[in-house]
Amino acid sequence: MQATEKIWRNGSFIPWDDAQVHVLTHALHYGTGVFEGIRAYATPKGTAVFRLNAHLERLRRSAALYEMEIGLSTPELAAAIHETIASNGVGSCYVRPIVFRGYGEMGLFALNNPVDVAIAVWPWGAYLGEEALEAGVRCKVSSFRRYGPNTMPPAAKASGQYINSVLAKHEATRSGYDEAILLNEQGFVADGSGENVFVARDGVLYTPPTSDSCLPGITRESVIQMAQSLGYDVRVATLVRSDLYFADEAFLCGTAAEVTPIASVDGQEIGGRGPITKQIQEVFFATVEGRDERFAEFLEYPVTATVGT
Ligand code: PPE
Repeated sequence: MQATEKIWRNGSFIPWDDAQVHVLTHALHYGTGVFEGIRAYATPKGTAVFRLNAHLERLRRSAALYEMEIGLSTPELAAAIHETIASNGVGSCYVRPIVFRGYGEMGLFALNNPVDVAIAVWPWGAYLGEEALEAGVRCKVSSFRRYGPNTMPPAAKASGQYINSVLAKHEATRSGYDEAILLNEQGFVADGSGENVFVARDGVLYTPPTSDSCLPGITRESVIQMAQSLGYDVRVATLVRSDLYFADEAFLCGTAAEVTPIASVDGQEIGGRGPITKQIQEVFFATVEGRDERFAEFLEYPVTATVGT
Protein backbone atom coordinates (compact mmCIF):
# COMPACT_ATOMS: atom_id res chain seq x y z
CA MET A 1 0.00 0.00 0.00
CA GLN A 2 1.00 3.57 -0.51
CA ALA A 3 1.69 5.31 2.80
CA THR A 4 0.58 8.88 3.38
CA GLU A 5 1.82 11.27 6.05
CA LYS A 6 -0.61 11.30 8.90
CA ILE A 7 -3.20 9.14 10.57
CA TRP A 8 -5.97 10.56 12.74
CA ARG A 9 -6.14 8.65 15.99
CA ASN A 10 -8.43 9.40 18.93
CA GLY A 11 -8.62 13.08 18.12
CA SER A 12 -5.16 14.00 16.91
CA PHE A 13 -2.86 13.46 13.98
CA ILE A 14 0.13 11.19 14.36
CA PRO A 15 2.79 10.21 11.79
CA TRP A 16 1.77 7.22 9.62
CA ASP A 17 4.59 5.05 11.03
CA ASP A 18 3.59 5.75 14.62
CA ALA A 19 0.05 4.38 14.27
CA GLN A 20 0.85 1.14 16.10
CA VAL A 21 -1.04 -1.21 18.43
CA HIS A 22 0.03 -3.55 21.24
CA VAL A 23 0.16 -7.24 20.20
CA LEU A 24 -2.43 -7.97 22.88
CA THR A 25 -4.95 -5.60 21.32
CA HIS A 26 -8.39 -7.20 21.73
CA ALA A 27 -9.37 -6.67 18.09
CA LEU A 28 -6.22 -8.42 16.89
CA HIS A 29 -7.14 -11.58 18.78
CA TYR A 30 -10.91 -11.62 18.51
CA GLY A 31 -11.75 -9.40 15.52
CA THR A 32 -13.59 -6.88 17.68
CA GLY A 33 -13.32 -3.96 15.32
CA VAL A 34 -15.74 -2.31 12.94
CA PHE A 35 -14.69 -0.32 9.95
CA GLU A 36 -15.71 1.42 6.77
CA GLY A 37 -14.30 1.61 3.30
CA ILE A 38 -15.00 4.98 1.73
CA ARG A 39 -13.68 6.72 -1.36
CA ALA A 40 -12.93 10.36 -1.93
CA TYR A 41 -12.65 11.71 -5.45
CA ALA A 42 -11.04 14.80 -6.92
CA THR A 43 -13.78 16.88 -8.55
CA PRO A 44 -13.80 20.32 -10.18
CA LYS A 45 -15.16 21.68 -6.87
CA GLY A 46 -12.44 20.06 -4.75
CA THR A 47 -12.18 16.68 -3.11
CA ALA A 48 -15.56 15.11 -2.39
CA VAL A 49 -16.33 12.06 -0.31
CA PHE A 50 -18.81 9.64 -1.85
CA ARG A 51 -21.82 9.13 0.44
CA LEU A 52 -19.86 9.89 3.58
CA ASN A 53 -22.91 10.12 5.81
CA ALA A 54 -24.29 6.79 4.67
CA HIS A 55 -20.93 5.19 5.49
CA LEU A 56 -20.80 6.85 8.89
CA GLU A 57 -24.32 5.71 9.68
CA ARG A 58 -23.33 2.14 8.85
CA LEU A 59 -20.19 2.53 11.02
CA ARG A 60 -22.35 3.74 13.88
CA ARG A 61 -24.72 0.78 13.51
CA SER A 62 -21.79 -1.66 13.35
CA ALA A 63 -20.21 -0.12 16.47
CA ALA A 64 -23.52 -0.18 18.34
CA LEU A 65 -23.97 -3.88 17.60
CA TYR A 66 -20.66 -4.65 19.28
CA GLU A 67 -21.34 -2.09 22.03
CA MET A 68 -18.50 0.24 21.15
CA GLU A 69 -18.91 3.89 22.02
CA ILE A 70 -17.36 5.99 19.22
CA GLY A 71 -17.33 9.10 21.36
CA LEU A 72 -17.76 11.41 18.38
CA SER A 73 -20.88 12.60 16.64
CA THR A 74 -21.38 11.85 12.96
CA PRO A 75 -20.58 15.48 11.96
CA GLU A 76 -17.42 15.32 14.08
CA LEU A 77 -16.35 12.08 12.39
CA ALA A 78 -17.14 13.58 8.99
CA ALA A 79 -15.04 16.63 9.81
CA ALA A 80 -12.16 14.40 10.98
CA ILE A 81 -12.33 12.49 7.69
CA HIS A 82 -12.31 15.64 5.56
CA GLU A 83 -9.42 16.95 7.65
CA THR A 84 -7.42 13.71 7.28
CA ILE A 85 -7.85 13.88 3.51
CA ALA A 86 -6.89 17.57 3.36
CA SER A 87 -3.92 17.31 5.68
CA ASN A 88 -2.45 14.42 3.70
CA GLY A 89 -2.72 16.38 0.47
CA VAL A 90 -4.35 13.48 -1.35
CA GLY A 91 -7.03 14.10 -3.96
CA SER A 92 -8.70 10.85 -4.90
CA CYS A 93 -8.11 8.33 -2.15
CA TYR A 94 -9.52 5.48 -0.12
CA VAL A 95 -10.62 6.28 3.43
CA ARG A 96 -10.53 3.69 6.20
CA PRO A 97 -12.07 4.61 9.54
CA ILE A 98 -11.78 1.85 12.12
CA VAL A 99 -13.21 1.57 15.62
CA PHE A 100 -11.74 -1.26 17.65
CA ARG A 101 -11.30 -2.71 21.10
CA GLY A 102 -7.78 -2.01 22.25
CA TYR A 103 -5.33 -3.37 24.76
CA GLY A 104 -6.45 -3.96 28.33
CA GLU A 105 -8.01 -7.28 29.17
CA MET A 106 -8.01 -10.69 27.54
CA GLY A 107 -11.05 -12.92 27.15
CA LEU A 108 -14.26 -12.50 25.26
CA PHE A 109 -15.88 -9.95 27.52
CA ALA A 110 -14.71 -6.87 25.68
CA LEU A 111 -16.63 -4.08 27.37
CA ASN A 112 -13.81 -3.04 29.70
CA ASN A 113 -11.29 -2.60 26.90
CA PRO A 114 -10.67 0.87 25.52
CA VAL A 115 -12.22 1.83 22.19
CA ASP A 116 -9.74 3.20 19.68
CA VAL A 117 -10.85 5.26 16.71
CA ALA A 118 -8.53 5.81 13.76
CA ILE A 119 -8.82 7.20 10.24
CA ALA A 120 -6.29 6.48 7.52
CA VAL A 121 -6.34 7.64 3.90
CA TRP A 122 -4.20 6.51 0.99
CA PRO A 123 -4.33 6.39 -2.78
CA TRP A 124 -5.87 3.09 -3.91
CA GLY A 125 -6.36 2.52 -7.63
CA ALA A 126 -8.76 0.10 -9.29
CA TYR A 127 -9.30 -2.68 -6.69
CA LEU A 128 -9.43 -5.53 -9.19
CA GLY A 129 -7.02 -3.93 -11.68
CA GLU A 130 -7.52 -1.15 -14.23
CA GLU A 131 -7.98 -3.63 -17.09
CA ALA A 132 -10.78 -5.40 -15.18
CA LEU A 133 -12.97 -2.30 -15.51
CA GLU A 134 -13.39 -3.24 -19.16
CA ALA A 135 -12.40 -6.89 -19.51
CA GLY A 136 -14.10 -7.99 -16.30
CA VAL A 137 -13.03 -10.46 -13.64
CA ARG A 138 -13.14 -14.24 -13.57
CA CYS A 139 -15.13 -15.29 -10.52
CA LYS A 140 -15.39 -18.56 -8.66
CA VAL A 141 -18.34 -19.56 -6.54
CA SER A 142 -16.60 -20.23 -3.27
CA SER A 143 -16.82 -23.52 -1.43
CA PHE A 144 -16.92 -21.37 1.71
CA ARG A 145 -20.37 -20.10 2.65
CA ARG A 146 -21.23 -16.57 3.80
CA TYR A 147 -22.19 -16.59 7.51
CA GLY A 148 -25.88 -16.22 8.23
CA PRO A 149 -27.60 -13.43 10.13
CA ASN A 150 -27.58 -15.47 13.34
CA THR A 151 -23.87 -16.25 13.08
CA MET A 152 -22.42 -12.77 12.50
CA PRO A 153 -24.90 -10.19 11.25
CA PRO A 154 -23.74 -9.43 7.69
CA ALA A 155 -25.36 -6.00 7.99
CA ALA A 156 -22.49 -4.89 10.23
CA LYS A 157 -19.02 -4.40 8.87
CA ALA A 158 -16.92 -6.04 11.56
CA SER A 159 -13.23 -6.86 11.21
CA GLY A 160 -13.60 -10.45 12.44
CA GLN A 161 -16.11 -11.43 9.80
CA TYR A 162 -13.58 -10.76 7.05
CA ILE A 163 -11.66 -13.96 7.76
CA ASN A 164 -14.56 -15.62 5.89
CA SER A 165 -13.81 -13.41 2.87
CA VAL A 166 -10.08 -14.11 3.19
CA LEU A 167 -10.72 -17.87 2.94
CA ALA A 168 -12.90 -17.36 -0.13
CA LYS A 169 -10.47 -14.93 -1.78
CA HIS A 170 -7.47 -17.19 -1.22
CA GLU A 171 -9.32 -20.23 -2.52
CA ALA A 172 -10.41 -18.32 -5.63
CA THR A 173 -6.98 -16.91 -6.44
CA ARG A 174 -5.22 -20.21 -5.66
CA SER A 175 -7.58 -21.84 -8.15
CA GLY A 176 -6.66 -19.31 -10.84
CA TYR A 177 -9.64 -16.93 -10.52
CA ASP A 178 -9.68 -13.23 -9.72
CA GLU A 179 -12.52 -13.06 -7.22
CA ALA A 180 -14.85 -15.19 -5.10
CA ILE A 181 -18.63 -15.06 -4.94
CA LEU A 182 -20.08 -16.54 -1.77
CA LEU A 183 -23.37 -18.35 -1.39
CA ASN A 184 -25.21 -18.12 1.91
CA GLU A 185 -26.00 -21.05 4.19
CA GLN A 186 -29.11 -21.85 2.11
CA GLY A 187 -27.10 -21.87 -1.11
CA PHE A 188 -28.33 -18.54 -2.49
CA VAL A 189 -25.97 -15.89 -3.84
CA ALA A 190 -24.84 -13.51 -1.09
CA ASP A 191 -21.99 -11.30 -2.30
CA GLY A 192 -18.39 -11.19 -3.46
CA SER A 193 -15.46 -11.34 -1.01
CA GLY A 194 -15.67 -7.53 -0.86
CA GLU A 195 -18.38 -6.50 -3.33
CA ASN A 196 -22.09 -6.82 -4.03
CA VAL A 197 -23.28 -8.71 -7.10
CA PHE A 198 -25.66 -7.68 -9.88
CA VAL A 199 -26.83 -9.69 -12.86
CA ALA A 200 -28.71 -8.53 -15.95
CA ARG A 201 -31.11 -10.80 -17.81
CA ASP A 202 -33.43 -9.72 -20.61
CA GLY A 203 -32.82 -6.08 -19.74
CA VAL A 204 -33.75 -6.46 -16.05
CA LEU A 205 -31.21 -6.05 -13.24
CA TYR A 206 -31.22 -8.32 -10.21
CA THR A 207 -29.28 -8.14 -6.94
CA PRO A 208 -29.69 -10.31 -3.83
CA PRO A 209 -31.65 -8.97 -0.83
CA THR A 210 -29.72 -8.28 2.37
CA SER A 211 -31.71 -11.12 3.96
CA ASP A 212 -29.61 -13.43 1.76
CA SER A 213 -26.55 -12.36 3.81
CA CYS A 214 -24.93 -9.69 1.69
CA LEU A 215 -23.54 -6.52 3.17
CA PRO A 216 -26.03 -3.67 2.62
CA GLY A 217 -23.60 -2.03 0.23
CA ILE A 218 -23.71 1.69 -0.26
CA THR A 219 -22.49 1.31 -3.83
CA ARG A 220 -25.22 -1.31 -4.39
CA GLU A 221 -27.85 1.14 -3.20
CA SER A 222 -26.38 3.93 -5.34
CA VAL A 223 -26.22 1.67 -8.39
CA ILE A 224 -29.88 0.73 -7.92
CA GLN A 225 -30.81 4.40 -8.06
CA MET A 226 -28.53 5.03 -11.04
CA ALA A 227 -29.90 2.05 -12.98
CA GLN A 228 -33.48 3.14 -12.25
CA SER A 229 -32.69 6.65 -13.49
CA LEU A 230 -31.45 5.03 -16.71
CA GLY A 231 -34.88 3.43 -17.00
CA TYR A 232 -33.98 -0.09 -15.91
CA ASP A 233 -36.22 -2.31 -13.88
CA VAL A 234 -34.11 -3.31 -10.84
CA ARG A 235 -35.29 -6.21 -8.73
CA VAL A 236 -33.92 -7.19 -5.36
CA ALA A 237 -34.34 -10.95 -5.63
CA THR A 238 -32.87 -14.21 -4.40
CA LEU A 239 -30.39 -15.58 -6.90
CA VAL A 240 -29.02 -19.08 -7.37
CA ARG A 241 -25.66 -19.86 -8.91
CA SER A 242 -27.14 -20.65 -12.33
CA ASP A 243 -28.54 -17.11 -12.42
CA LEU A 244 -24.88 -16.07 -12.52
CA TYR A 245 -24.05 -18.55 -15.29
CA PHE A 246 -27.08 -17.59 -17.38
CA ALA A 247 -26.73 -13.82 -16.97
CA ASP A 248 -26.52 -11.65 -20.06
CA GLU A 249 -24.23 -9.42 -18.02
CA ALA A 250 -23.03 -9.36 -14.43
CA PHE A 251 -20.96 -7.00 -12.35
CA LEU A 252 -19.52 -6.52 -8.90
CA CYS A 253 -19.81 -3.23 -7.07
CA GLY A 254 -18.34 -1.81 -3.92
CA THR A 255 -16.41 1.14 -2.63
CA ALA A 256 -13.06 -0.40 -3.47
CA ALA A 257 -14.20 -2.28 -6.61
CA GLU A 258 -16.44 0.57 -7.86
CA VAL A 259 -18.32 -1.05 -10.79
CA THR A 260 -16.37 -4.01 -12.17
CA PRO A 261 -17.80 -6.32 -14.83
CA ILE A 262 -17.78 -10.09 -14.38
CA ALA A 263 -16.25 -11.92 -17.34
CA SER A 264 -17.05 -15.45 -16.20
CA VAL A 265 -18.25 -17.47 -13.23
CA ASP A 266 -16.75 -20.92 -12.63
CA GLY A 267 -15.42 -20.76 -16.17
CA GLN A 268 -18.90 -20.19 -17.61
CA GLU A 269 -18.42 -17.20 -19.91
CA ILE A 270 -20.63 -14.19 -19.37
CA GLY A 271 -18.54 -12.03 -21.61
CA GLY A 272 -17.07 -9.03 -19.82
CA ARG A 273 -18.55 -5.57 -19.90
CA GLY A 274 -21.92 -5.50 -21.61
CA PRO A 275 -23.90 -2.41 -22.64
CA ILE A 276 -25.91 -2.09 -19.40
CA THR A 277 -22.81 -2.42 -17.21
CA LYS A 278 -21.06 0.15 -19.39
CA GLN A 279 -23.91 2.62 -19.01
CA ILE A 280 -23.94 2.17 -15.22
CA GLN A 281 -20.17 2.57 -15.07
CA GLU A 282 -20.46 5.79 -17.06
CA VAL A 283 -23.04 7.28 -14.68
CA PHE A 284 -21.09 6.05 -11.66
CA PHE A 285 -17.74 7.54 -12.73
CA ALA A 286 -19.32 10.74 -14.03
CA THR A 287 -21.05 11.13 -10.64
CA VAL A 288 -17.99 10.52 -8.48
CA GLU A 289 -15.82 12.74 -10.64
CA GLY A 290 -18.36 15.54 -10.36
CA ARG A 291 -19.23 15.55 -14.08
CA ASP A 292 -22.88 14.56 -13.69
CA GLU A 293 -25.29 16.55 -11.56
CA ARG A 294 -28.03 13.91 -11.41
CA PHE A 295 -26.61 12.39 -8.22
CA ALA A 296 -24.75 15.46 -6.99
CA GLU A 297 -26.05 14.84 -3.46
CA PHE A 298 -23.88 11.69 -3.28
CA LEU A 299 -20.77 13.89 -3.18
CA GLU A 300 -20.09 15.35 0.23
CA TYR A 301 -17.69 18.27 0.57
CA PRO A 302 -16.11 19.66 3.73
CA VAL A 303 -18.38 22.11 5.51
CA THR A 304 -16.60 25.42 5.30
CA ALA A 305 -17.13 27.76 8.20
CA THR A 306 -18.97 30.87 7.13
CA VAL A 307 -18.43 34.09 8.96
CA GLY A 308 -21.47 36.31 9.37
CA THR A 309 -24.63 35.87 7.38
N1 PPE B 1 -19.87 -6.91 0.38
C1 PPE B 1 -18.76 -7.04 1.14
C2 PPE B 1 -18.49 -8.33 1.81
C3 PPE B 1 -17.89 -5.94 1.30
O1 PPE B 1 -16.82 -6.07 2.06
C4 PPE B 1 -18.16 -4.74 0.62
C5 PPE B 1 -17.24 -3.57 0.76
C6 PPE B 1 -19.33 -4.65 -0.17
C7 PPE B 1 -20.16 -5.76 -0.26
C8 PPE B 1 -19.73 -3.37 -0.85
O2 PPE B 1 -20.13 -2.40 0.09
P1 PPE B 1 -19.98 -0.83 -0.17
O3 PPE B 1 -18.51 -0.52 -0.12
O4 PPE B 1 -20.74 -0.20 0.92
O5 PPE B 1 -20.56 -0.54 -1.50
N2 PPE B 1 -15.88 -3.89 0.89
C9 PPE B 1 -14.94 -2.89 1.36
C10 PPE B 1 -13.63 -3.50 1.79
C11 PPE B 1 -12.74 -4.01 0.72
C12 PPE B 1 -11.38 -4.37 1.24
O6 PPE B 1 -10.65 -5.09 0.54
O7 PPE B 1 -10.99 -3.90 2.32
C13 PPE B 1 -14.76 -1.79 0.33
O8 PPE B 1 -15.11 -1.93 -0.83
O9 PPE B 1 -14.24 -0.74 0.73
